[in-house]
Amino acid sequence: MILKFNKILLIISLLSIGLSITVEDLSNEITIDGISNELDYYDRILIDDDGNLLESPQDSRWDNPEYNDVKQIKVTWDLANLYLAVDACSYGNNVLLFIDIYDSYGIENMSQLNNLDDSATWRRSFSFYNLNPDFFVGTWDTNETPQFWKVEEGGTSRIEEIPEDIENDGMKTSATFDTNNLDGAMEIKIPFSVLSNNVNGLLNFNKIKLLAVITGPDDYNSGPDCAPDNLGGMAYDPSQMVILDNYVEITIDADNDSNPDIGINPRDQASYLEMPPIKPEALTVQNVIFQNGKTFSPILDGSIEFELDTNRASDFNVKVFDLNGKFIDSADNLDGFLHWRWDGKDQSDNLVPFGIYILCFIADSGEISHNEAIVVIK
Ligand SMILES: [Ca+2]
Ligand SMILES: [Ca+2]
Ligand SMILES: [Ca+2]
Ligand SMILES: [Ca+2]
Repeated sequence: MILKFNKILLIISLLSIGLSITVEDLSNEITIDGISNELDYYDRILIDDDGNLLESPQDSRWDNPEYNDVKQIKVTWDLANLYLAVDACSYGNNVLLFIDIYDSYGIENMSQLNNLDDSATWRRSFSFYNLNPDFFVGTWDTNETPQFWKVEEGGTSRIEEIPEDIENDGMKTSATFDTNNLDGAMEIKIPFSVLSNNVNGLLNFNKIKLLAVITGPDDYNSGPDCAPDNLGGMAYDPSQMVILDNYVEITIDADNDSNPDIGINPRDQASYLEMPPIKPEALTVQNVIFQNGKTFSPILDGSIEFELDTNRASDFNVKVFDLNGKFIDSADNLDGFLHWRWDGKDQSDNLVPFGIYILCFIADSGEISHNEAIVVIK
């Protein structure tokens, strides 16, 4: 009976190898050639267990949406390397894959990127919220060898290109985006030692966050599609800044032994900040609630409390200005929710003069701000 059970297990595991479960060495199974078909079962991340796509193949905001569209992210690994692919079509545009590993640093605003020699490079109009990528792979239509870039450790804007390392069978990229090729893909093999910033290859992280986009080719362009979908939607106009705020997170080392987990299905290791597909919804302020009215008297120890209602989750800061636009103070956030109090004092703790003041609610993501006037009385 036990023997039979083992036999079944063996058959299941052999089948699973065929279905690209992670194994110790995938170097004979995966070719970095810009054709991602060998990564096609458990490595397809943006799909659910019933086979429903979690990323549309034609949700691009531009005309003829399938021609500038990101379709799928594929992920797998062996003991030494992470293998990533992005399936897309790029009609004269760029495809990028962002990798976020370290919470303490990474890109906040892509339009501020600099090469280490201070030359401008890869400036695109994307800002990041909920993730700050530490690495990215980028290519453009017809380029066959995508570039792999690393953000300076601890920083947000200085990046350096990491060259291919064919000699040591290290980092390698390839892409087949060729204008109207609807089956184009970008593939990259990245040694874990590169991602862990060490030479021994031991992982100093458990999880990675991934996000792919298509962008216009010029500096300060944004783009019409990302995968997984962002919350506020992408831009029709490429000069418009887009906020990328969703990601798929893959757990590579669940048992925390500093080695990538072997014998698992990468898709089973995926989770999302918000599960796609997402119907984009621009962030809006629905209501500001003043429990005790919009008038208060700080001189009599009064303070003003207010709560914000929004259509979807986002953090906000509240700044107080006078009618000349002079910054007075930030309101105190109460209990971590969209609930604040201001005591009618400036940054130096002095009572402000009587009059009208403006509360400015600023979304952390930078998407919107909203003003409300209040009155300080005697
Ligand atoms: Ca391939
Ligand atoms: Ca898409
Ligand atoms: Ca980061
Ligand atoms: Ca999308």
